[in-house]
Amino acid sequence: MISRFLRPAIGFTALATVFGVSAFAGVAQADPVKLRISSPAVESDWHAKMLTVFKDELEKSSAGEFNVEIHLNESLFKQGTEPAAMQRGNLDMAMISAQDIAKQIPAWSVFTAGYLIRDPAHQTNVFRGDIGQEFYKMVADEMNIEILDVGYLGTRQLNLRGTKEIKVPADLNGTKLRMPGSDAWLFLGSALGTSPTPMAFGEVYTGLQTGTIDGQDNPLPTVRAAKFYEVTNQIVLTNHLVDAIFLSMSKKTFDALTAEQQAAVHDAAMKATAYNNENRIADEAGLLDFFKGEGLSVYSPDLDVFRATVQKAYLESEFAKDWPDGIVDRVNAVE
Ligand code: KDO
Repeated sequence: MISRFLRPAIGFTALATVFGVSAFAGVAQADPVKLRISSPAVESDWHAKMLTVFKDELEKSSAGEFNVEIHLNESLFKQGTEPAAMQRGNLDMAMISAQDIAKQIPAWSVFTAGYLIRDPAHQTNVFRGDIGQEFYKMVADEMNIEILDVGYLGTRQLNLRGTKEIKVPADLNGTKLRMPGSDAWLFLGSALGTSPTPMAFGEVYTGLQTGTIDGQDNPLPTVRAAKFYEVTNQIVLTNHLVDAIFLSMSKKTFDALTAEQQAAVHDAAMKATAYNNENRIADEAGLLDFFKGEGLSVYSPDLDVFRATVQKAYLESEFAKDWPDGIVDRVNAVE
């Protein structure tokens, strides 16, 4: 396939024809490769800002070769539809979740399990090591999507409207917890003891405000960036999912790049995730005071009970039947 970068510019060709000059008489001006990225993220969240880092790094290292367009707030594609859009050739890049991938590759549901990945460093080591290579290959082969790098989306916590203190999963009985709309997400909500309600990210603020839902779960930086603290009363520090977001490119787009361009894209992706991880980790450490200042109660539940309940639910689930043999032990063994 001819690289889009090597294709002569249409404008140049057309102009040359008008003047009766061969378009190839001189060195043709190359079109920059347009990379459209779609995300539901809000502008002030770290994974939205990391896309600007990606754009700046790539446009700096490969001057004139790329034109990166960032579309936030689900303005281009609805949350969860980005993988299909990349697969159909309608979108170049997105930040996709393990839950998105698990819809097409059931083995990936292992990374949707609560209390498996221990912390951000464990997450990076799992995905930048052998396990990541194996699982990224599945995505390349079966979904035609190139994962460029893993970013730390944050550790998910419960963020509820009510004032009743939550200590164990049984206290969440009947709580309508908003989850993104897919089986893997909804299962996490059930495993936590709630009645999960599917809803797109962009509708959560209003859902909390009107009481359609009793709560939502997200990492603390997202609770602040999307202003969910304005319409909730408490944060329960369940630490139930050390969540990942995978900066990805359609393989059709990726394969059309030159080797140098592919390397530049990988390099910019690593710089972007490094920026995201550093800022998000620092932010998570300091945000509780912000929420307390906004009048929210912050509770520390019985984590041993939450962990044991959620892990048991996953190990006994239908999802676990699709996990490659020994994968949980292998993930646990990564430092
Ligand atoms: C969410 O909808 O709760 C979620 O956190 C799920 C993630 O996979 C990701 O889509 C994220 O939203 C968006 O990027 C918005 O922050």
